[in-house]
Amino acid sequence: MAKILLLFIVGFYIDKIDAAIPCRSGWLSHANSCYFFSRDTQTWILAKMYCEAFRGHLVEIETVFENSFIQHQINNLNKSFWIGASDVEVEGEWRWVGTDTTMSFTHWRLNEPDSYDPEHENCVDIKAAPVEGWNDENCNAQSNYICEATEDTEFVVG
Ligand SMILES: [Ca+2]
Ligand SMILES: [Ca+2]
Ligand SMILES: [Ca+2]
Repeated sequence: MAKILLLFIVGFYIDKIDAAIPCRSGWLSHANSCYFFSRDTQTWILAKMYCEAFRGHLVEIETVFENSFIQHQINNLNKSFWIGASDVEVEGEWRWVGTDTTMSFTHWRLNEPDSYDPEHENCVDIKAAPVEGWNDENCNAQSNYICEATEDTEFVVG
């Protein structure tokens, strides 16, 4: 009996250590962030403002692991989603706008970014499978969007 109880207690604590951070209702937890996949569509700049109003930012994808998680969700939802990248400052120089950093990891679709739209494509959305991956898009287009909140922003009081 004592052995079983001990196993239970150890199991409980291991579970706590492995668990990702807790997230608000409607947000998904993965590694050290919480993610919100919108049901509404917005222009990129409005999506950015909504994420900030939700105490987060448009998602910034730093690793292959984070990208796999995001792409998997998008493929299930089968829609395009804005992410927090733009080359509006210098054409062809893609940056994460929330942290103003250059991209260390990218997952562009084949032949993207192509700046296809004559009005320029300075914002990035992610397309669902079968031709999944990142695409530069006209910032005024309507798309779903993904917000990310980290532990710092997630637990701000007030
Ligand atoms: Ca991130
Ligand atoms: Ca561009
Ligand atoms: Ca494009």
